[in-house]
Amino acid sequence: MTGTELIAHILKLEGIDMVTCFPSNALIESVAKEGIRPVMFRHERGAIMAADGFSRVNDRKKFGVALMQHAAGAENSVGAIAQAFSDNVPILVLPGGHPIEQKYVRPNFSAVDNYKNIVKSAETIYTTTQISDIMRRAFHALKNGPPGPVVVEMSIDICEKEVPSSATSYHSPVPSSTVPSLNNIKEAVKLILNAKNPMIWAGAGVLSSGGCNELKELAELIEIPVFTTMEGKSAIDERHQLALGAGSGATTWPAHKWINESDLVLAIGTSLSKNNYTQEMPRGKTVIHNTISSHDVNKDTPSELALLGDSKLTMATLIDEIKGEIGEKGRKTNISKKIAKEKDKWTREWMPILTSEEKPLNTYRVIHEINNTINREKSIVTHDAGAPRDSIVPFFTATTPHSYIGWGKTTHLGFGIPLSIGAKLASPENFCLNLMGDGAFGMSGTDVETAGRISAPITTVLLNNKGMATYPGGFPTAREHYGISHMVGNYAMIAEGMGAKGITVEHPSELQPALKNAMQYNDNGDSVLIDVHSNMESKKSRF
Ligand SMILES: Cc1ncc(C[n+]2csc(CCOP(=O)(O)OP(=O)(O)O)c2C)c(N)n1
Ligand SMILES: [Mg+2]
Repeated sequence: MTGTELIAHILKLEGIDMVTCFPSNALIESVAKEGIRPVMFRHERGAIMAADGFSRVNDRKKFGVALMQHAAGAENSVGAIAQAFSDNVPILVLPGGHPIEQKYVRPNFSAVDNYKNIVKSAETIYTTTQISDIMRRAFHALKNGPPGPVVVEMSIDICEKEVPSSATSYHSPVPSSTVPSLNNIKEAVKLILNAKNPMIWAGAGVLSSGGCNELKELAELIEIPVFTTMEGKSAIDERHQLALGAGSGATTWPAHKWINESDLVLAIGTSLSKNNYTQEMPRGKTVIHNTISSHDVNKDTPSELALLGDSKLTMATLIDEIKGEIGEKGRKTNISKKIAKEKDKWTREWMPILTSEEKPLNTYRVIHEINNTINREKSIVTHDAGAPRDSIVPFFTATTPHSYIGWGKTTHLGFGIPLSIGAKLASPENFCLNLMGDGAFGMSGTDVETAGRISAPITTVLLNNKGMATYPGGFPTAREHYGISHMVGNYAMIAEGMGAKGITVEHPSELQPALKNAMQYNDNGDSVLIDVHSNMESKKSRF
């Protein structure tokens, strides 16, 4: 057995039944021989981003794996790995590596050296006898501790060699979870029950630990409002009377109000990172911080108390402890009525724009129609970078876990299409929709062809505003004199040219039938692009 064949065999033992790829990498042929399906994208970034989407939906039960060649393939992968790193997504990336003798000869690209700041772990294969150990460490890192991208650089000369039979056995690592100490749990419960106006701040760790039921139970037990981060969106049904909504830089009014007025924040499964795509936590609050990563505690946001460990298990332990303190029935705070009042005020302010009859279509009307037309319990919706993200995160109503995939921190334009394809591969029974801009299309538009070819049909709703609404009034001189940020395209026609169904929407009344047709087309195996002639909306739900 060669090194490449051993890796394929280990992937099979680990339950991998599909990999995403862009040629050439000898492993593509070897996995195919093992009965693992290789799925080819139009570029390495797309392959990795789809692996990322696949992992997000699978909550660490299955992992996206992406293969690409050494040199150009490994070089072209950087953006996608950086995106997975920023959102802590566990994916396995297997680029080729230059022959060992050439590895450090200029200008050869070393994946391990170049990726070192955007991975959870990265190793190069130097000998055939270490392959099994390296793969065990890689799967251990995927399954345990803080999640993130894991890289194994497959030096091509070593991997084509025969592995001695004494080095072919493989030990599959098992996942293990940790919980905070009982002392810390008791201290947290004391602080929570004594707070005057507490709230929960829930992140992606709630989803990936499978803790959505515990989140609901905990919130209801002490009647406490729940805000979700962009990545945590869908951890709670946003129709729930305790749900405040989700936030990137933009958020809902109730979320903003509680983030500012609460005296205690119970942060669960979140890094509490501070950047343009997160809500800022005002200083002076009592923060209890649950995360699986000690690196995130006191990183951007100081906390009173850390609850280090798995979010689902932490919430289950908090629930038990609270019941012990105040009884099985919990307590009533009357907060739901206050939330409903604030939600109503905010919705009334936004309703005219959400139902606008403008032509070209208003961005918010597009979101409103998506929200009201699709079957949200049977869909996975995501956004792209820029204005589509800021507009949809506060206004789309996520219902079941992963009915929405929020992503960000670093914000790779074009992520929406391959992410959506990865979600469809993970969850073929769901309608997968991504909302993107015409600028974003340039980064990954050719993967509309991939979606149809590999039988993972998705629907892309493209806001065709001939420019970048994200930067209203930005760079006026460059814009006026050199046309910067202006672009044109008939995207429905491009989609048709790639074997997908292209639909053009010019009037608000056409959008609902277009979405219904898209669902039908997707059911029949066709990918869809809805080219919506849309406006340059600059209004944001920011405070
Ligand atoms: C790879 C990458 N390059 C640059 C950016 C910065 N960026 C964010 S939004 C945006 C404009 C996007 O335009 P479009 O997709 O048309 O969306 P619109 O703003 O018009 O809604 C740019 C350039 C980015 N997020 N990702
Ligand atoms: Mg645009």
